[in-house]
Amino acid sequence: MQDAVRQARDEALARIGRAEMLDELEQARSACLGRSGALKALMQKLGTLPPEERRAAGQLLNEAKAAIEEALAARREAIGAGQVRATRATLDISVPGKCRPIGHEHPLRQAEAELREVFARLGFEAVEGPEVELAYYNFEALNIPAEHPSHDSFDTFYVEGDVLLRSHTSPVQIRVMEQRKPPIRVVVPGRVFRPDTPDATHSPVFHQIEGLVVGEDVTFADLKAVLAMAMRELFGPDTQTRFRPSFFPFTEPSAEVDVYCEIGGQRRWLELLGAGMVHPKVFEAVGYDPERYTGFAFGMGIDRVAMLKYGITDIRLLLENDVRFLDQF
Ligand code: FA5
Repeated sequence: MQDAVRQARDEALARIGRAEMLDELEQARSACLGRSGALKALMQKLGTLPPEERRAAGQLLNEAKAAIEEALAARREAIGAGQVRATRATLDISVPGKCRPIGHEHPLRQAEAELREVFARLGFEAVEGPEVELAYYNFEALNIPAEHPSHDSFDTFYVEGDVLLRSHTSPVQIRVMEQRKPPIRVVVPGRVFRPDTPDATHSPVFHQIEGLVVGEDVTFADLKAVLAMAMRELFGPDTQTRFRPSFFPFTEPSAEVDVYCEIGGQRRWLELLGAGMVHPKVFEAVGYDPERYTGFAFGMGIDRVAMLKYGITDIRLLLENDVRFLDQF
């Protein structure tokens, strides 16, 4: 009898020591102290023992019960206080899996990546410049004097004094030329800002990719060839482009370039970029000799490229961050 009590006690203590969760502890408790538990059965047997054995066995039983209850209380506290780390996996392979939505690049990023790639194939290196810019780079160095009417088309949001949010990527032309000597062949993708009223093709925050080529004997024919080729790479071999005479203070001559495309079920020309031959005044601002060097530059709306490529009819959709819309690209 006494051996049976010791065995039941040791088994119960071992099981309590292994319990990692409260329900396991409860199972250990009921297996020895419960109505049909091991200790309960031994207690019932106590009455059948001869009196001389009963006393010693009874005392041992009481001690065993007390030891088990003490161990239970201590373990319950340890589990409750998070001191017991669960090691056994509680894996139920019949539970349906969690569906984790997998994201992808925003269509604007996709368009930018494709533009970088197309121009990389044409030999252009991609560089970047600051979004918060000095008025000197956004205007003066680009031959846009404060009092000149052309200043208005590049007006922007001011941070303070002559610090502003750049209204085009052209200031990076100046930053690149200040740091390097020709030949130069770079593209500059980036975000730009303008106090434009939002509509289907205008947004106050949009993206441009600037191009700049400087060297000896760079001509307008090079500009036309590069842009026509880039447009065909982007939109397909039958893509039509149109150069319209235009004005930018930092290029002479200047052109606006449109692409013929379908927007909202209607075929029409959409203005995609401004371009031209780098103005001699711009070369003077960066200390290049305008007699020796010529170059061309262009600035293209990346949002407009994304609209054309993906058949998006309203530029605002690109910036609303509605996953149901973005999911489609
Ligand atoms: C410029 O920003 C000149 N810096 C481009 C340039 C660079 C000319 C180098 C010559 C040499 P413009 O303001 O036209 O030009 O803008 C260029 C392109 O940006 C437009 O053709 C259009 O595609 C896009 N764009 C202009 N305003 C917005 C707007 N509010 N929302 C979306 N796209 C716009």
